[in-house]
Amino acid sequence: MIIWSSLSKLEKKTALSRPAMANSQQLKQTVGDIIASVESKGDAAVIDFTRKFDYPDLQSLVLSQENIDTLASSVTAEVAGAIDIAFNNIKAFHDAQLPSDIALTTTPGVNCELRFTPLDAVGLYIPGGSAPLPSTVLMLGVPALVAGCDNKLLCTPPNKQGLIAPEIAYAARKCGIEAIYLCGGAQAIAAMALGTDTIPQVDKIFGPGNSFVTEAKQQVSLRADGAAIDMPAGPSEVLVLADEFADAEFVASDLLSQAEHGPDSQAILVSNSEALIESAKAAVERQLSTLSRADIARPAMENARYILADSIDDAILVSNAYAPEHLIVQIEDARSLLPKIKYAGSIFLGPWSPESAGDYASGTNHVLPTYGYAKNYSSLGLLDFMRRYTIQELSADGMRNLGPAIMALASAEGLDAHEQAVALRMQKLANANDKG
Ligand code: HSO
Ligand code: ZN
Repeated sequence: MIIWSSLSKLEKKTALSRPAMANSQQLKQTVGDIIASVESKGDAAVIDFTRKFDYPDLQSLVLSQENIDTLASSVTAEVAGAIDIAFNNIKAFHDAQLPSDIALTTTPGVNCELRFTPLDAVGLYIPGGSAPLPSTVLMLGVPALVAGCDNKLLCTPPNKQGLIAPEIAYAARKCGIEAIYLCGGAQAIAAMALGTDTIPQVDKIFGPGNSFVTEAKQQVSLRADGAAIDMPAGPSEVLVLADEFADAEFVASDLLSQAEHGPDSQAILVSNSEALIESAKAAVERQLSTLSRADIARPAMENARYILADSIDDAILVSNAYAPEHLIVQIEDARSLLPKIKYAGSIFLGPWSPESAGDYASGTNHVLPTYGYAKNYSSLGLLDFMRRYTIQELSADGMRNLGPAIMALASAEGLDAHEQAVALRMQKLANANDKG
């Protein structure tokens, strides 16, 4: 247990430090080589890498519509029903985020408009790995559907059978995803960003992934001919704020649900109650022994931090300094603390709001800023699948009214052609006036 008030400034910083991100020269080089090879050899390179890393017998990168349908219909009624419930809630919450266009007269005769339009082509990446995540298909696919993106494609590595998890097929079909490609890793990101004969080039790439995927997203986003990306990513994390009234078993279960994502997951408990910290620790040990993914959760929990703060206010300061991806507040009257909470990707209030609710089915998006990016990035939402642009229209009166100010500013900047573009028009209006 860390006693916050006993730490120096530097020790506090260390206590909240995140593990170094794997961005070694070696990783950059390997990913750069993969991207270069997809760029020069296209499909052949993507197929080669997929055969090497995922499925040696791969015949085609395209998962046929027939295969998608067969897989989707093999999902049990129970899981299909659950995906339907999650889909409806996520859709409702993202429908509600549809922005309104704006039209405003700023000066008489000067009309400004702001309009929103869906991105055309979006690439959704779903990792393979130890737990295929149909919930992530919904978190990416539903806002793409609601925004009205015309081309939604999904890349995910093939499993041992050369196919994908039935739940992923079912969720993708619900979101109206037009095409599924059997590839993963940096090669999938390169294919979506640059396009191949089979995989169309997209405008923006979304979704989580391992260090290769993250590095590839970063590299393609820096290229003018590449693709935009959703947000920078690091290992998933949770910070739980709890007081002496919190249920220690609930607290432990929330820490562990983060820990089971990966050995590099971050779990932090901050409390003003030593008794709560001790009982949460004991509950973690008890629950760990029952988890099927204990081998993954245990190393993550070995890096977990239990921090004792002098007060709830101090505990919130710790959380603000860390800026967690998920913040769970198991404190009496949790809502009343909201004004003090500055940074978190998503906030879960009270004992009945576990992270799992937001991970799966409440309606909020589970793609959230990690690694302290909650300070300057937002949780994924509908607007990430849209673009905004402006329109303006000045009438002759608008030009008369605003022209002098524009000319004065252009002159102050020494940009004669700018000034001229207005002066010529003002002159024409003055001539017309003289004649009329
Ligand atoms: N907690 C993860 C999302 C997830 N959890 C998917 C379960 N399935 C990152 O926010
Ligand atoms: Zn989760």
